[in-house]
Amino acid sequence: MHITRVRTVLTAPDGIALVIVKVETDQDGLYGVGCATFTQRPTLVAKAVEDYLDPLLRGRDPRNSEDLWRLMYHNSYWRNGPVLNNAISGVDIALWDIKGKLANMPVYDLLGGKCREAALVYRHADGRDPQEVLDQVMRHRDEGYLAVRCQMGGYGGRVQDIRPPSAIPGRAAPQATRRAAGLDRADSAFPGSYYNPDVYARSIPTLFEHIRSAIGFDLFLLHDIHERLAPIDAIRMAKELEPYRLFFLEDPLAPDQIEWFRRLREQSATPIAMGELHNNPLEWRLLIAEQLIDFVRAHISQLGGLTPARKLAALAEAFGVRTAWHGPGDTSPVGHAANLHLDLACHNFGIQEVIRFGEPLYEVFPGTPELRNGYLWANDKPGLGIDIDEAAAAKYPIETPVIGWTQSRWPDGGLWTP
Ligand code: GCO
Ligand code: MG
Repeated sequence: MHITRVRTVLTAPDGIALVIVKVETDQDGLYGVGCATFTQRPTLVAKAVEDYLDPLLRGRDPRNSEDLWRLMYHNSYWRNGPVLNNAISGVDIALWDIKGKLANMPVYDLLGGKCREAALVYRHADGRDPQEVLDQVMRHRDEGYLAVRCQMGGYGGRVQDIRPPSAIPGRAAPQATRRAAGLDRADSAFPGSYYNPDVYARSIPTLFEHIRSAIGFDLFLLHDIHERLAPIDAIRMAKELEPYRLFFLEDPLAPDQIEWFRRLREQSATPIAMGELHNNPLEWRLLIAEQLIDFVRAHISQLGGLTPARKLAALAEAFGVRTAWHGPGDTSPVGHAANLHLDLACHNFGIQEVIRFGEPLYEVFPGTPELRNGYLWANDKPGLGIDIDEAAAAKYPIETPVIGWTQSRWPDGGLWTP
């Protein structure tokens, strides 16, 4: 048995560029699909797959996924980064799909079998002020969801797009204060997505006070700092949020500020989640071994696919850390299926981030997992149980505009991590 071709399909059914890898074999009708999505750089991932992984893998046995993973990872000599990792992830997930189809078993069975029927999920709420966020929280609760992530004005609070010369950000921001408006008023020669970390940091405890006093504590609530604060301000926020009993506080610090997690841990009992930006064991080893985080939430289509993800989950289990794999809109339904199979099979699963799958996604990806009663359900078919309809995918071409939201700036124009 051997691989005959490895190729990509780029599609944007929901307006978000997704990268799907298809690994084809010489066996009649046998192929696998994987998610290699890196929505900010999709064409580079496709190039890496088609120019380098396809010729590397043709003729090899698709069943040897462990060996092929090492082969792909070390073949470029330089390693550990996005693009190449995304490409490897797509192939690796597709190889697990093939393995499941060959065994006539769902991937979760190959990973150890079900530890649970379905995966607890959280949905997203956002709004311009606390009441708007609360309205969305209650809508999700009424739909049966058990956990909701609450943001107010997106990551870092209300963001203003600034294009000189009309550079007066902040005033339209409902949660802005006079102090913020004053700080923001400098004309800026730097276009970007402006936000005010001070206003943001003060607005979030107010938001959770509003929500908890309206609905009480019988709903899991989460928040994503998305690295938008200086480390000490993130620590201060974690402390201030303690009374609101978050399920977790996400990405309080940038991945290159690992040592700050020790200080954060000493000072706050708010549960911490981290990892969507991780590429490599060096980035999570210390966080897990020192028990500095409670949830590891790597992006499976970024860290190299299911092969490294199941090892990461096992490492986390040994240290009492739970999983919360990254599941935003820029994870394809194939990637969501991969998340779900691991969720079902890992004892130390915590929670799964998910999006509402719109009709076009179900059209392009038959077998997309189903959301029901606050849980995500797998369909129990062999492999990942999901496919791509390439004719439907072709109806939704991708675009590659310059990305604006990652040009995040503080009020004086200085760039900050997005
Ligand atoms: C999340 C994430 C995402 C990322 C996005 C980047 O927790 O859902 O932070 O929304 O920002 O995946 O492209
Ligand atoms: Mg996040």
